[in-house]
Amino acid sequence: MIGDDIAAISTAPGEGGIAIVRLSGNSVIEKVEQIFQPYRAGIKLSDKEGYSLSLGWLCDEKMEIIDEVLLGLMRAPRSYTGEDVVEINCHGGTLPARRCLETVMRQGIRLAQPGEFTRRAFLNGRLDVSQAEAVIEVIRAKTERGMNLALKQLAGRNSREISLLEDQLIEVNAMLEASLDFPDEVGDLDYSVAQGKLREVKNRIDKLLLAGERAEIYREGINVAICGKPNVGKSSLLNALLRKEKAIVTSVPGTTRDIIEDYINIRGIPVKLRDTAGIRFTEDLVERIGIERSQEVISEADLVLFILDVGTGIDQEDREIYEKIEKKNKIVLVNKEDLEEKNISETELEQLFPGVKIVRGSIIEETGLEELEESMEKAVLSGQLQSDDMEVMINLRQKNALLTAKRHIEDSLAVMGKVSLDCLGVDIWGALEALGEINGKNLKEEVIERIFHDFCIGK
Ligand SMILES: Nc1nc2c(ncn2[C@@H]2O[C@H](COP(=O)(O)OP(=O)(O)OP(=O)(O)O)[C@@H](O)[C@H]2O)c(=O)[nH]1
Ligand SMILES: [Mg+2]
Repeated sequence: MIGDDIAAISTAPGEGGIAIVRLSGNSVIEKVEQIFQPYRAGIKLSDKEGYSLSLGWLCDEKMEIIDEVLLGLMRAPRSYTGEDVVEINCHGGTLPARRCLETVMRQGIRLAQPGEFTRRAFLNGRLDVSQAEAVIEVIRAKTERGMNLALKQLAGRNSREISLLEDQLIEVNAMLEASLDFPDEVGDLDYSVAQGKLREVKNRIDKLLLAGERAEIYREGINVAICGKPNVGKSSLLNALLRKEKAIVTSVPGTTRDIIEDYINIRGIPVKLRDTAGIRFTEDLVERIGIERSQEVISEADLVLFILDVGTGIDQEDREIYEKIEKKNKIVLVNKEDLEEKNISETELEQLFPGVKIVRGSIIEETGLEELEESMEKAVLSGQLQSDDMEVMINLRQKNALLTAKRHIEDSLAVMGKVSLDCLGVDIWGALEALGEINGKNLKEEVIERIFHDFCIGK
């Protein structure tokens, strides 16, 4: 139901400078007026224009003071929801915000559902669905890079990309219909032109999908496992990348028994970094369990950093561990290059790890770490687009719609010239319909429900 009055605390719980209770609906201004005493008497809230502020007291029905507040007024349709909106800035803290919310609710304003403000913005045409989805991405972004991508989506970048594709398809469809309706004037459909256009759309969709995969890495982040035999410097690497002493480092092999993990940002990519117990054969029960867990961590990892110790050289233990990670996306780090005695040669590395990225360095002297970070970025983005290419964020829903559109286009390309124009039209319409879903033109109610389900209350 649109238009009834809703309210929610829009700021995060906890103490802060201010908290905001947001209200939206047909008569929120009149309702707040009943319980608001402005400092400048005589100026009625309902007479004020949009985008204005009023300072005063929020009171209860008996005119007892609830809190000192600053009211922000936005009038329909020029507000976030497209309706009249009042934002009550009260003192930050759980209690003031709750008291303000309870007071306005007693005026017949109900509590908003999660995402209801944004849902109204969508239903009132202030945002399309892909922009509404971008709102969540902005809130949840873990790195600057991820947030910038989400902001582009919010600014309508995806929507514009999709419109371009739709225009192309509509053009092909128009050519097709003209040939159908006016065969004498227009003549046969020029198949090579139509094919060219459809191929262009398909390529563009492929690019979007690829760019989406890349953005996914910035949004969701990656799991990185550090592994290697005992004492090679795994925990030292974790600490160096985190720039804090998170894991215990000693010269005793088998120091790390459990998985130690933390989050870092490597070149804009959110990384969950996990240090593992050095893998070896052992009688020690605790260490054995640790080693079993290490294997689980390795299987979950998107990227494995395999560390070797230049002092000990590559031995049977290293080879056995490497067998376990051979199929993974990996980087080999030859550590302890500061040592006088070096027992790993280039030829040995090339023989054992053909085609694998190898970084040499010393964690203690902090050499090679920059190259390692750069290699990590490359390893997870390899085969993807360069950074100056298309940048879009694509969620699962949008990805599925793009895949459906692509399938229809491939079908139409496959049968072009072999079936009647009517049949061709069906696939082109199918593609158009799928693309339309991305911006929310033809979305079913339950899909809309699901999109807003993920939002927090007050957004
Ligand atoms: N010379 C030198 N020693 C290092 C370097 N990196 C780590 N070490 C030393 O190697 C020893 C083992 O380091 P850790 O980081 O605990 O090694 P680990 O791989 O986590 O060992 P486990 O937890 O036992 O599997 C410590 O004494 C570190 O100071 C390096 O670059 N050069
Ligand atoms: Mg360790």
